[in-house]
Amino acid sequence: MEKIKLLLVGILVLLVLSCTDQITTIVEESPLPVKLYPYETIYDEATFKARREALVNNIPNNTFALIFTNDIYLRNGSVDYDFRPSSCFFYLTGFDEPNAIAIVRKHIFGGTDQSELIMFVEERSGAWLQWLGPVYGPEGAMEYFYADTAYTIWEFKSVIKSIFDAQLYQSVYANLECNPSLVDSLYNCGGTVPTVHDINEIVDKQRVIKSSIELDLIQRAVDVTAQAFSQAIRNIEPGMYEYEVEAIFGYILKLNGCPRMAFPPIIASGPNINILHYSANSREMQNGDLVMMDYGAEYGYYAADITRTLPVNGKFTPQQATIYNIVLETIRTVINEAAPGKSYYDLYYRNRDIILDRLLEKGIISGNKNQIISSGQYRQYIPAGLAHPVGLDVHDPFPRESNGDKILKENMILAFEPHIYLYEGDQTVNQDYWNVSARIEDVVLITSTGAQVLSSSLPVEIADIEAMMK
Ligand SMILES: [Mn+2]
Repeated sequence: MEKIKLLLVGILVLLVLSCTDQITTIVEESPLPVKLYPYETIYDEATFKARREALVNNIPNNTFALIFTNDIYLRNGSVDYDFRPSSCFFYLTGFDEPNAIAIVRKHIFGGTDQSELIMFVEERSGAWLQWLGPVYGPEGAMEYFYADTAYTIWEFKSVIKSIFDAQLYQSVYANLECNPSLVDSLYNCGGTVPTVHDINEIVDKQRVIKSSIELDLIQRAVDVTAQAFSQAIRNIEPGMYEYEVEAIFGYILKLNGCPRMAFPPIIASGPNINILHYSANSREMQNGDLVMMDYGAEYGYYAADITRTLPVNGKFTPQQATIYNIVLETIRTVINEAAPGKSYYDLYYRNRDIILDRLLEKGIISGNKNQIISSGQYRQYIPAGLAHPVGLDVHDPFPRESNGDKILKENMILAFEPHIYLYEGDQTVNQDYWNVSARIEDVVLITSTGAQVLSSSLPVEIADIEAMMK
């Protein structure tokens, strides 16, 4: 007994000492943070440098790129919303602290196509350090993020003014939309700001094709999300609240080192199923309900996006099974036909055809297919698109070709999400099917010859889902 007491006291002393030690370290000096996540998994000089090289070769010689990260926004009182870097800024720098700006331009004196990175970052001293912890500072930006030159954010105005004053550049490519405070300091720098073009149009095209590092990060986010879905599906039962399902997702996500969700989760049961972006998640789920769950973890700033629809009581009714299986047939068909060179719109029309054909065949809706299409009535049942790229944003850019088409390419990653929505009170819909809606969403990599489902570890067949449930 004495020995155990001594041991406990010893542990307590060690804990106190180690805490004191930590606090002292943070206050006394400003150590560079040892963040294993996300830099260790993603930061790779060659990756970010190659992106900047591509950027300077994609903009005219007499221009440069000026990239802002997101602002910090007030939530209420003295509380801010969680900060997340703008995807464009993170994509080009790998830097994820707030109050940062990057200039990317061709090396003026090198005479080569090499890019030069100038960064403006929070300084490593003062109140920031005491309240929010260590930051990289200009030294860290140069040492760890390979900035050729770095300044404190306070020096931005004078440096950008001197660049404008030198009149070497006719115009600038920038993302002004994401940071009103820092954009203010651009327009108040005292110099003449040249014409500003939208940089997103250039960077979006670069972001479409994913590298193997990006694939690994998205696969990790997808794996964690699939694991969270499995855990939730095993626990769902009537009487449970939608937010309790959300809590299971959140627990698995954090347990696996994902710092946040990629978007607000949708846990929509009963009549809520027909609210496309329902996010209150506050309803008690009832026996006989369907619940549609759309969730995605974010890992290393990359998103996952998966949806499953299932009966709260663990057993699909015949009507629920009918609608679910039409959506299942649709997702299988379009993923099977997805391949490089394929038009997104052709796959969308294929998805619309299957859904309308089956709904008409089974007498779930009535009318003439061509008329349902030409009048736009089909949008009642299929209100959203079929697929979108996934990456740093859950809805990653999908730039159009010059003819306006959207073409699938090798190493694109897309979420396919066919769906059927049948609203209560819709007189074109058989009453037995009111509020019987379904969406299935899986994440897919476009390979050289077709498509590979990255979220295939999560069951999608009715029999498999029923077997998982209570
Ligand atoms: Mn989606």
